Amino acid sequence: MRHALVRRVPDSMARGITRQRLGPPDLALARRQHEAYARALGSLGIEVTVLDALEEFPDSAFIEDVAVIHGGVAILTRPAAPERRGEVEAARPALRSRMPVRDLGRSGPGFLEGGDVLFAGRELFVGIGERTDPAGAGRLRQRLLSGDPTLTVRYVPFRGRLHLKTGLTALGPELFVGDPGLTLEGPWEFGTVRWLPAEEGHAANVLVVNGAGLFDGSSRSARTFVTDAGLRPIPLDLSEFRKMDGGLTCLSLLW
Ligand code: CIR
Repeated sequence: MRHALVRRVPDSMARGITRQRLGPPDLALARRQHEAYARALGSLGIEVTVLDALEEFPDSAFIEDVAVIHGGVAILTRPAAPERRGEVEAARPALRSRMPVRDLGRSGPGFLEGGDVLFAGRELFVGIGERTDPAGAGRLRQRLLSGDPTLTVRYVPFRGRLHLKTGLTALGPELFVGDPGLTLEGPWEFGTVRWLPAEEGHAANVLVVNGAGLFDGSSRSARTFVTDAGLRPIPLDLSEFRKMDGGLTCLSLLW
């Protein structure tokens, strides 16, 4: 990956959606953590563009949810959370000035958020849960396959976590790291899942980029799994984003 878009943390962050009961985020600390995240991406040779904060959208730092980038094209999503829909249009100009942009569809059925979209080699797993439904996944599949017919798209019903990638990410084409708090509703036949201890489950949201694996917290198991996968482990502290049900991958769009 060579480029990243991140969006500054708004003062309104604490008014965002969360099911966690970890207390309100410390805004100053969240901003320091966000800056450390952007610096970590920069240290991996990525040119990071920091977009202005959007005060009217408390969850807008979780920019991953508003677009899916593949093959040099951005597909703008349709968040299930109504209060997040405006973030999509807000991201359009920044994306359009960098690449072709398509819409998942502005009307009709279906919703999808980027946190449910997991690429692993030539496979694409789309989580079907609270924030992405089969109609939204179907629209994404159709748009992606028209640009890249070699992709295999699989739907993965799950429960227990907000997005699929909150609790399952790929360390390689057939190697995954999982949070036992995520329950897959069907058999998993697509490779090995290395499950973290429950208390370190938040570290399953690994951002694999340019030979490194960035994860949240000090999980020893995550460090081991990332290292075993041949990646350089980069632990970061994103405690304040965890309070808002977000993680590492949510904070950037990469291409
Ligand atoms: C939300 O509930 O929508 C935000 N508070 C958190 C979104 C996290 N995004 C992600 O996991 N991709």
